[in-house]
Amino acid sequence: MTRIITFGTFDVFHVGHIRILQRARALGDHLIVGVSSDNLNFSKKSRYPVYPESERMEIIRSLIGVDEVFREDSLELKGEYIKKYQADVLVMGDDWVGRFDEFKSLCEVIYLPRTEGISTTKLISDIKSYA
Ligand code: C2G
Repeated sequence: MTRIITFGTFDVFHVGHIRILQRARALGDHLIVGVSSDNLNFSKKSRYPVYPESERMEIIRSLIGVDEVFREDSLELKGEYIKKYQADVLVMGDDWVGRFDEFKSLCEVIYLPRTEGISTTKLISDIKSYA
């Protein structure tokens, strides 16, 4: 049994999100997803997500291949989450490459390529341009 953990905001859910979750799940048998809280997102990006954390977690929880979902309250707690959920592998998109190497003492750390050409920021900007 290989337990995979990954993290993200997953705001305005799109195909880049589903692809990384599917590829993460394919690396093991059990996928645990930490969904960044609204406050954590504000501290990272100086804006609140479009979808509140309860809805973002509901969407992620409904996906085939996602086995467990929890709220990620702080970037500093990543090591604690890895231990708590007994993760064997941490998967992140390659926009984070190198950033989580410190956790290699706790589990394997794998960065997967992002899906090109789509992002929540671009979607928000596109939607604004239609308004
Ligand atoms: N992603 C992707 N392709 C895209 C957009 C996103 O593969 N076109 C991946 C990101 O690399 C990340 C995951 O989808 O692994 C979630 O992306 P975000 O919601 O943007 O989350 P992020 O802000 O990277 O939060 O603790 C770490 C953070 O909470 C990660």
